[in-house]
Amino acid sequence: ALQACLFDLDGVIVDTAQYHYIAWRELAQRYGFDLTLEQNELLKGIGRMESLDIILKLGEVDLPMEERVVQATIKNERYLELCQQIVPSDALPGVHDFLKELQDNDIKIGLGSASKNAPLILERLQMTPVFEALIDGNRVTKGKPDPQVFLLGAQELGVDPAATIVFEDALAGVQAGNAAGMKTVGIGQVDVLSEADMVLPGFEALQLASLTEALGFERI
Ligand code: G16
Ligand code: MG
Repeated sequence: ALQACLFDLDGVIVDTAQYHYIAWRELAQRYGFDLTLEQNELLKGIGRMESLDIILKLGEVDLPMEERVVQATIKNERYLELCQQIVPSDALPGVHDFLKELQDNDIKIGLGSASKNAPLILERLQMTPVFEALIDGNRVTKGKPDPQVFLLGAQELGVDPAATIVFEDALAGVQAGNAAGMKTVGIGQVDVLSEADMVLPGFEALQLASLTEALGFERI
């Protein structure tokens, strides 16, 4: 039976992807090129420095390491400035109800995010106490699609990866969950997340019983 659910943060619990996009786009524009929404899709779930390398490659800009660190810092400061506007009601629709249903059924809840800012965002949402395990970008050495972030989460919760569901909005994150031997639920568009065991537009009206049945778990 299902033992735990691991949640990505950006794009699953809260729509911070829009703020990442604004801050990365401003960086691109400083170097004279634009970053499209489609290109931004490639950055979801990918760590900060790796994302920067992808963007610079898209714009055919070559920067020494020192300057890349400076630019990544400026991007992060801008991102954090945009995140100041996050309030508890910004949790995506249906998230609170679904988490409550998990708690009521003694299913463990953990976070598996590539973001180094995850603790701060959870604080702004007043959601820190919900997560029994909090694995973020400060705690992993290998980014998604490596399974490390989710395997650490399962380990910290003391659950079997095969009895765990990962919720992800990024292809790299779905791949990480699959590589961890977990069931994966993509939150977003089917064309982007087709490698997930199942894709949902969001958490609205999601029922635990129908979810576990669809994923082949025994009845709780
Ligand atoms: C998130 C975002 C990525 C971002 C990464 C690092 O991961 O999806 O776009 O680049 O974190 O974020 P930061 O610069 O805050 O450390 P996730 O895994 O929560 O979707
Ligand atoms: Mg994400």
